[in-house]
Amino acid sequence: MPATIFVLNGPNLNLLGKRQPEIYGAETLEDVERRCRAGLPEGVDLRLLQSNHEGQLIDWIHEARDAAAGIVINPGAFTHTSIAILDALNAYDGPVIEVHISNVHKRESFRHHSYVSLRADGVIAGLGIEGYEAAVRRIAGLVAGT
Ligand code: CA2
Repeated sequence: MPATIFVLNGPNLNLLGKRQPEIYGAETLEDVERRCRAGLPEGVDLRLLQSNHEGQLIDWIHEARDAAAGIVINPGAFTHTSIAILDALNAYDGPVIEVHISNVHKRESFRHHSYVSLRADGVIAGLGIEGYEAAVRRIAGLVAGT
């Protein structure tokens, strides 16, 4: 059975590539998945998921406890509000990398604080969707032992 990395995406990220390209770029979540898959070593797979609902994201994090070798998460605006997502991630034992497409620190001050960063082993912001590739590569390396 391959080791699976969960790539979780929060609210509004289904609109990636469809609106606000000046902030989030022109590529879609399908492009994110294709790019991330391209660099996967043998024996490592990924599941890219998106939801606009906090509870669904929490359910997937719970599922990851038994099913995922690592989590890459862009929690969207829940980054800045959700203690519940932080609590769920704190109940997960594997590596967690938080990704933001934009540089949240260059934006409004309410985006400067992240609850998720209190748990994340790594945080990437401002690299566009390349941030997902870097995060998946990092976790795949940890999993594959390379
Ligand atoms: O930079 C990021 O990745 C964010 O997590 C994106 C969130 C924002 O609330 C965070 O502060 C930073 C917003 C996601 C909205 O995604 C859209 C994508 C395309 C068009 C409209 C929204």
